[in-house]
Amino acid sequence: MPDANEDPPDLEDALLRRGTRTAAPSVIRSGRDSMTVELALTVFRQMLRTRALEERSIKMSKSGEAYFWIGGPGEEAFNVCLGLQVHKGRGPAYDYLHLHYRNAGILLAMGMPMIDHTRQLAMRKTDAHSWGRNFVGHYAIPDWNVVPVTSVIEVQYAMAPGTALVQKRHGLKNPNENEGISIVIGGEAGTAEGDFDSCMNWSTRPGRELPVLMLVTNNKFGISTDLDTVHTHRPIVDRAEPYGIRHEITDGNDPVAAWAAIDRAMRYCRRERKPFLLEALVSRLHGHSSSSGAQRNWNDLDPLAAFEQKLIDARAIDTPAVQALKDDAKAEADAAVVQTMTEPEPTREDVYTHTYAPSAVDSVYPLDYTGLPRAR
Ligand SMILES: Cc1ncc(C[n+]2csc(CCOP(=O)(O)OP(=O)(O)O)c2C)c(N)n1
Ligand SMILES: [Mg+2]
Repeated sequence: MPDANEDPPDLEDALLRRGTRTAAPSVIRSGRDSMTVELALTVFRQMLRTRALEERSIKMSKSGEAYFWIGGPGEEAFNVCLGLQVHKGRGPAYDYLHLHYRNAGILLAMGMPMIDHTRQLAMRKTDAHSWGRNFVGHYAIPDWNVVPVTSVIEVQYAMAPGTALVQKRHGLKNPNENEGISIVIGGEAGTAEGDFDSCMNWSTRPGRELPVLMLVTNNKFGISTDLDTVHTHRPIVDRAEPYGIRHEITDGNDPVAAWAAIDRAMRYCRRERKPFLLEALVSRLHGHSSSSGAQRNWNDLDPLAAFEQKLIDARAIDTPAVQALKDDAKAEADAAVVQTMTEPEPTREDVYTHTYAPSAVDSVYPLDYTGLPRAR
């Protein structure tokens, strides 16, 4: 299985073939934005891997290998472009990630192996995020500042100012480590929750502004509720106006536009140490979750198919190379599932681990229930 950050042989072949053509482009353009062909092919490959994992995940939920699926088919372009631009690491010098349940593309692009996703989906004891006890996509990675994902929507927006406050203080004391930002993401329906406003309020206290990159992926639905029946037609980003927060809307289905918008927003947060609200218009290609059947929605634009066509039209890649990348991604997802299904499920006794840390004052749960080698 190739390392997520290494170009596989097929991609190298594609680039070589491109190099033999005189008319091959060096950049892929979209409006005023552009990206190098090398970057475009990296983004494309990560989008393919994400889609392959999501499609295999849906199959797992339908075949009985897993019980519930939720994820991000239709958000690959935006999520991959975000994941590739994160400053990855542990502690306040690096970016914190406050994610929701559609963000496999972010973490795959950051280098998470597919099996870390499928183990949680199949609720295996080997699941590093939650030891087989949380929903799929509910990641938690301390080494990458990935704060545990919660099913309760929007609470991540109330938490992001907390890590941003730590980052701002850390940067003031350590000027060489003053670029870490807190990235928070969720859907447009959830912005009706008070936590969304709390995030804007806490991030804009005069003189105490916080480096929070607020992202909203607008797929125009909250489960089965149409956006137009709940919010007015004004864009979500208009909410940033009264708080004086800089904001932008981008086409989240277009990797070239999305990459550039994320880059602009990140630069602003990193340098100004202030918040930014970026709204990405995205597709929802398989309904809300497996609870509604996860049927394919053929009316929304497929960002992966659109980018594939754009790259082929630009002669950045050819059809056989695309097929090779697809086969590679599918094989990687299949291998992850095969390995996952051989691994043990949690036992009855495991219910009592990873719950309470030892406490000198708690008479009900005084012992160490963390399951960790040594709690303190
Ligand atoms: C506080 C809370 N209320 C309701 C729910 C049930 N719920 C789960 S997802 C969802 C819709 C969220 O829609 P949106 O914010 O647009 O995100 P999307 O799923 O479309 O990406 C709702 C209402 C919940 N999980 N938490
Ligand atoms: Mg939505």
